[in-house]
Amino acid sequence: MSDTQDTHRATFRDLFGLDATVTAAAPGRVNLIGEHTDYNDGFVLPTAIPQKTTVLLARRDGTRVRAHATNLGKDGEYILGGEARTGTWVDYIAGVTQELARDGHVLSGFDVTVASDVPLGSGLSSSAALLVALVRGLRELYSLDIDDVTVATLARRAENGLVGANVGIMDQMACSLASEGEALFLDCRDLSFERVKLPAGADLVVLHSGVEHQHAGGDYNTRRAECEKACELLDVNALRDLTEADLERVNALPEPLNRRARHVITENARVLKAVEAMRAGDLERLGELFFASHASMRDDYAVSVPEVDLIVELAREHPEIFGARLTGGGFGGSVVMLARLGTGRRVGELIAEAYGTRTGREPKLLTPSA
Ligand code: GAF
Repeated sequence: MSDTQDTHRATFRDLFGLDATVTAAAPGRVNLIGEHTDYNDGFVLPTAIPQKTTVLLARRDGTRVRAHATNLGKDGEYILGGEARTGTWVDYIAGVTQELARDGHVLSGFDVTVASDVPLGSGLSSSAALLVALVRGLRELYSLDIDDVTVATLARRAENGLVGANVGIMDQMACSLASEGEALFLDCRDLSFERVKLPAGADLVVLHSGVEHQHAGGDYNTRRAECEKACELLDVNALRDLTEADLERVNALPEPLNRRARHVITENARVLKAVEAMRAGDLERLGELFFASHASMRDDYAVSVPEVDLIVELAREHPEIFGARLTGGGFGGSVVMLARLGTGRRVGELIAEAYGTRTGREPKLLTPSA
């Protein structure tokens, strides 16, 4: 057992006076390509990162839930059946127990501690990692019959519901089903998926810009509303129903709906092309698709920020980098880069240093870990 796990277990024991009986974890994710496509019934291609969220649990008599977040140094508690939004991290736990109850699962009270090394607001799914770890933990604690796709859909309901963030399904599916070393090629329309090996010959580099985003926030919801309006004007159920062959019609929409819809349609096409490139081991092509995706998020979808654009531009200066793009919802967060095998750490550090000097911010290099 690692030191961190030992410390976490000791914290649980000190706080609650007994040993945790269940440990569960879920990784953060980095989306390789396919951004803002999930709530448009489209395609995404995330993979798991080494950083994860761990929960420790033990049952108690009665209906009280006592919780502690080691990262925040904060406590919280509530009564099962009395879940109500507090606007704090406890909503994640209460959201999960509320959705489990809605599905007819009967729980008793429990104690839970949470520890995570997925940075908050980094675009790497700290929220979904917490929700998925909690559902996994409670599944084990109460021997619930829940499969991994249901873990994800239940976690999403908790996030859309009590937590109050109107996110799509990508993150919860990635945290529940993706593994390191392979991408989850997911069709968000019917949740069918294939696992695609990450290309040998490349390092994935993830660099957090240090600019934190907020998803429950207005900008994400504005993009969702713009997509819905575009669908209404184009008379389709979802932007997924359109392809690049429809772009003339899409370009004729009023600003900015034309650009929003164009991003989603071209991004869906890029996911399919990226899967082909990965299968063919064509790193140059995959890298071009990363850069094109970033330009589309910056210019058409308008979800990038100057700091993130700067990281992508700095990446272009290094011949070892095949491609780079904003990953996750945007408005801050992280850049994912594809680098020639064995060069990722060195080049990632050079880019981080140049970025830090230019912006005065503290970037965080998350992968590769070796
Ligand atoms: C956030 C959301 F949580 C996802 O559902 C997805 O929409 C993503 O932004 C953008 O691709 O991570």
